Amino acid sequence: MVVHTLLLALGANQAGAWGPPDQTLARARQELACAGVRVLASSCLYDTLPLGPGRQSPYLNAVLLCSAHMGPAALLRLVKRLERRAGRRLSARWGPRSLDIDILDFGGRRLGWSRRRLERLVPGRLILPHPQIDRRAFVLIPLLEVAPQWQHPTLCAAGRILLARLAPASRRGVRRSLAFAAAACQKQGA
Ligand code: A4P
Ligand code: MG
Repeated sequence: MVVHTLLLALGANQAGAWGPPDQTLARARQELACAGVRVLASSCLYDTLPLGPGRQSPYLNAVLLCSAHMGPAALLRLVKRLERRAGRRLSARWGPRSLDIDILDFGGRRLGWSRRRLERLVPGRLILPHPQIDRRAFVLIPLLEVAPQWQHPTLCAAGRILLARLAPASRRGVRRSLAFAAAACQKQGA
C-alpha cells in the first residue's frame, strides 16, 4: 500500500471536551496516531496572535509531519471527526475554536487549488495544498521546524522564502509557548 507524507496544522484557542488548548493538541496527536497517522516529527507549540473577527484569545499552534496509508478524502473525514470529538462547534469564519486541523500538504498533491483561493472553503470539499499557508506565519514557522526544505507545491517557492515575504509584524506574533518550554525543562530535569 502507498505511504503518503503529509503536513498537518493544529490550532486551538478555546477549551473543549479534551481540556485547554495544550491538552487538546496533545490528545489530537495521540488520536491521529491511534487512527493510523504516524507522527514523524512535531513542532514546538507556539502562542500566536489571533487572526479573525472580534476579540479572541491567543491561539496555540503546531505542525506535524506525518505519514499515512489513507487517501486525502479519508484523512479529511478523520480530522473533521476529531475536531467534533474535541468539542468544536460551528462558529463564524475564523472564529474561536477548541480544535482546528488543517491538511497543509498531502504528498505535494494539487486538488481544487486556484488563484481564487481566498474564497471561503466549502465544507467537505478538500483543497490541496491548504490555500492559506503562504499568508500565515503561525503556519509557516512551525512547518519549517519539521520540514525545513519544504517547497510550496503550487506556488513553487521554498517555505522559507514565503515566510520572509510576510510582514515582520505577523512573524513577531508567533512565539514559542512558555508552557511548552516549561514542560521541556521539566523533562530535562527529570
Ligand atoms: N477544507 C478544504 N480544504 C481543506 C484542507 N486542506 N484542510 C474544507 C482542512 N479542511 C479543508 O474548514 C472548512 C472546510 O474546509 C472543511 O469542512 C473542509 O471540508 P474549517 O476549518 O471547518 O473552517 P474555518 O476554520 O472556519 O475556515 P478556514 O478557512 O479553514 O479557516 P482556517 O484556515 O482553518 O483558519 N489565528 C491564529 N493565530 N492561529 C490559527 O490557527 N486559525 C484560524 C482558522 C483563524 N485564525 C487563526 C487560526
Ligand atoms: Mg480549518
